Amino acid sequence: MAKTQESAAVLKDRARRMKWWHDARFGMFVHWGLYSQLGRHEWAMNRERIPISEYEKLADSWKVKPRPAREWAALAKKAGMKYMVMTTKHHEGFCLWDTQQTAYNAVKRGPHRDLVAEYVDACREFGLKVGFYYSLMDWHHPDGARCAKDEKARRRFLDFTHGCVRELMSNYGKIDILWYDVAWPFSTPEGWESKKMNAMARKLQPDIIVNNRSWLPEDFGTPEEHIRAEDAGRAWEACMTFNGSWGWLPTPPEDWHSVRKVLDMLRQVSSEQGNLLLNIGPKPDGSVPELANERLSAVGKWIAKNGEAMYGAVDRCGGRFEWMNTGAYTLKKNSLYYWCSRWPGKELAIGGLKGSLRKVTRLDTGANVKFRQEKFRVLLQGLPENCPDKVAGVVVFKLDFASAPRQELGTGYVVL
Ligand code: JFZ
Repeated sequence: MAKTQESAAVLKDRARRMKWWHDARFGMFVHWGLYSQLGRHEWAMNRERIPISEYEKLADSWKVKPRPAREWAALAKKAGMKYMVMTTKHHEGFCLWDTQQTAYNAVKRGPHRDLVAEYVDACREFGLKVGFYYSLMDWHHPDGARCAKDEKARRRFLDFTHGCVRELMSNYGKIDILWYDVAWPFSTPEGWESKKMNAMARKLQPDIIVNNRSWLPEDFGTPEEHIRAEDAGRAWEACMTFNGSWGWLPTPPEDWHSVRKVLDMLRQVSSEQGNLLLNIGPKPDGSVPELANERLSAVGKWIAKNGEAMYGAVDRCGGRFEWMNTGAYTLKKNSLYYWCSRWPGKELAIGGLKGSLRKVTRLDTGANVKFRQEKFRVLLQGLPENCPDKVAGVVVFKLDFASAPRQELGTGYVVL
């Protein structure tokens, strides 16, 4: 993505709009649509080359339980997530809201309900910020592909696309995130008239945060299925599936991220000032998959005690603090958080920490931990023989230093 020179005013406005998002750290992605009925990944239409006329029948067979979005929002809240992003329209082209742009929508067909309105209400009920995912690519719209080669088709398709975005930004009150996806078939912002489209979105929603998938960098980057920080100064959010598919796909338990894995993802993003947008693909009727429910509930239980190590103003420390044999770090100013995920027994040795250590506490209990600081080593002492964290086997020690700590690991033997 091309770097743009941005004025101080733009940067200041972005910092204002994004404060809550940086503090939030953790959000829920929801992929739900006609494809959920198939249970074979949200790309089934394309991968199986299902003819449009056949696929369209899914619009009438879609049966949805009452208010499933309340279940997602309740779980998100319980899991320690602070925002949600839901697919208002995925590549299949079916609109989940009451749109005037096409009759292929959830009010005119199958559910006969505005599923976006229900989702927005649920977010608000549970105090979560509201994000809309919108796929620019559209496999159903007659101009969705030919717009690349036919100027009249492009005009029609852009009127449709901008019209959809306008409705989403106008009809549901305050929206916090606009999350575009797959900007095919155009390969430039000019093709989509993205500048104009995003200016319109910002005019209607002055506080909105926009992702980088309309061929413009906008507010944040979106590494997908991997956790890698963007350049310093650029906000970023890793989006991750729970079990390898965004849309509902029943898979064995071992394919789902473990509680420990999710906590490690949270630590990783926190150590680089990023966010984690973790996906659930609800079942056809909107129910939360059992394994997502189970694991996210445990994640929330853990975060309730240890959240201080991830929420709020963290510092980037990835490059400065290397991996350890028993855990890894997050950092906030003079406080280093050691996420111990391989319990060593009664004594925990952490090598290479420089700076005067003042105090060590355990986040789960708040108890002080006895310690000894040597030249190149900190020893935490008097610990239980077995890992005391029964939720996930991860204990966070908060190490308060007199000034910002550093790490000096050295390459060979430490000669004292
Ligand atoms: C897209 C979608 O195709 C997918 O179904 C899902 O919605 C996901 C969140 O986004 O997939 C992508 C988009 C971008 C990249 C990879 C997959 N990418 O930039 O590498």
